[in-house]
Amino acid sequence: MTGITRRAFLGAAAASVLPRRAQAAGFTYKYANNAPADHPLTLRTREAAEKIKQESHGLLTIEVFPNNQLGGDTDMLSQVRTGAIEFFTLSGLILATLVPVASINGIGFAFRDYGQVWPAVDGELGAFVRAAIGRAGLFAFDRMWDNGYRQITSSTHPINSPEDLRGFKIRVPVSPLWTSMFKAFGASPASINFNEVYSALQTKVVEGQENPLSLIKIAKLYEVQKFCSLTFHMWDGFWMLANQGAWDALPRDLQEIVQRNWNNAALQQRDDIAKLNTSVQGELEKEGMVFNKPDAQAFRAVLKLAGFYTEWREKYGREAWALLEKYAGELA
Ligand code: X2X
Repeated sequence: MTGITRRAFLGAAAASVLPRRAQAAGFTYKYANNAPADHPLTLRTREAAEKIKQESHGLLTIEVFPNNQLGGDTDMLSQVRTGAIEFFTLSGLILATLVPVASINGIGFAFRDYGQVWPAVDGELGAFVRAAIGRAGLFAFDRMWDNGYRQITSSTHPINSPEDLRGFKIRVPVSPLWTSMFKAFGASPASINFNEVYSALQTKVVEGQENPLSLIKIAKLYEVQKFCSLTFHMWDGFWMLANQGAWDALPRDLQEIVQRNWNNAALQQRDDIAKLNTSVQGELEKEGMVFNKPDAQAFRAVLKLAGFYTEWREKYGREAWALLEKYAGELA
């Protein structure tokens, strides 16, 4: 843009809504995540940050810190609450340590496929969770980003049936829902943030872990895992969160630019993961991973018998559960 236009823009902005500290230099905010630098989550947030900078004529710079550079998820959640980080993407299941209902999309074997996932999280279920996030003092953007359907990997044996999970030492992210679900199978879940997963597997502190295929590939977990069991046991996605004070400090026009770009980028990132899903199993097989496809119904039956669904229905409350079932069908 020309100097005159830029001056006019800055002048108008300064005269109206921008706080004094932003008038000269604009805003510099941090975005952080737990994903490798070449994961679609990082690539698309980087691209969006660049667009936000351009469209705001340099008034808002978002620095991108991928790969747990600013800490593990639990730590980054604290940082986005205090404002040390302004933007942060976090799995709804981990966010549930602060906003209990945010793990609801991860209920075991709930969503049959993406044809149920996106209408739910873009629709009333997502709106319900977003409102709860807002009440906890964080701002959540409309569109969730895809992590994916989670699959179980192991260095010791494939998981073919629920019995194979008995006593299985499995890393799970830090979240009550994950622990509860794997305990219901009789496994021994260990809560570990993603930044420590590779070494926990390498040193055999745990035998296995569960993650979407795209992450198993991009984070190179195949180097320390042999078997991959396609359990599709839950769908997991990331909320783009903002520190509420930092969000409120942005003038309306900047908020609009950020919202539009984060939300559009989320939709593109969903497509990226969908494309990866068509090729990644073959690539992992080339790396030596051995795949099997267990019968999901057998796992779901164990959870049902263990009272897992009724327990979580009571925890979330009937209203939230009804919204989940509206999209996923009857569960409990
Ligand atoms: O920690 C994990 O396993 C990860 C990367 O999938 C999440 O963000 C929940």
